[in-house]
Amino acid sequence: MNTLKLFYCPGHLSFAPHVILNELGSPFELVHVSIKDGATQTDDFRRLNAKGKLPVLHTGSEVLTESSAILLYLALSRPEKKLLPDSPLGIARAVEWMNWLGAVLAGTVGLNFHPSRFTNDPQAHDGIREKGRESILSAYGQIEEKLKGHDWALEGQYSVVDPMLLIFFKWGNMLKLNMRQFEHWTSHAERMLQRPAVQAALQIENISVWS
Ligand SMILES: N[C@@H](CCC(=O)N[C@@H](CS)C(=O)NCC(=O)O)C(=O)O
Repeated sequence: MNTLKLFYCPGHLSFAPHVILNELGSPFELVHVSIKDGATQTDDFRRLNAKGKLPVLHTGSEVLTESSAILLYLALSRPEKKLLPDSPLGIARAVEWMNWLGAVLAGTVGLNFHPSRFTNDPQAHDGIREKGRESILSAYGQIEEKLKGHDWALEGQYSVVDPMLLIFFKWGNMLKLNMRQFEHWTSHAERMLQRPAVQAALQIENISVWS
C-alpha cells in the first residue's frame, strides 16, 4: 500500500477514517483542512473533491471521497486487521450502517449546525433547528435500540462502523442532547475510549467526545 493521505478536520466525519488508519498501524499523512475557515469551499479543495466535503483519502494513485467508501477501502485493503466481517451479509450490514450514517444522518445533524444552508430566511433557522433536533433524536433512539445487547455495531466484532458511531455521539453532546439517556450507546462510547487507536486520534485532533 502507498502512503495514504487523509484530509481531515478535527471533530468531523474524517475522525472515523483517522481512527481506522491508526488501527491499521502503517504510516500515513494527515492534512488539516479547516471547515470553519471555509477551506472546503475553495477552488483548490474543490479540485480535490468537487463536493467540497471531508473526509478525502488520497491513496497514492486515486482520490477517494465519502466516509463509507474510504472506510471500506481501508478495511478491505488490510483484511488481516479484521475491521469488517468476511461474510457477504456481514459486509452488507456494514454498508447498511455506513450509508445511513454518512449519507443520511450526517445531513440531518447538519440541519442543526448549519440551518443557513437550508433557507435564505434567517427567521426560519429556529424552526429548522427544532425539526432537525426531532429527527436526530428519533435516529439516535434507533441507534440505541440497535446497540442493545451488543458490544459493537456489527454482530460479534469491532469494525469500521464503530468509530463513525463515536463521532455522532460527540455531535449529540455538542448539541447538548443528554447522551447519557442512550445507555447502550454511552457504554459503546466508553468501550471505544479504551482503544489506543481512538485515544491517539482524539489526542491529535484535540477533541473530546463529551463536548
Ligand atoms: N456523505 C459524506 C458527508 C461528508 C460531510 O458532510 N462532511 C462534512 C464534515 S462532517 C464537511 O466536509 N463539510 C464541509 C462543508 O460543508 O463545507 C461522507 O460520508 O463523507
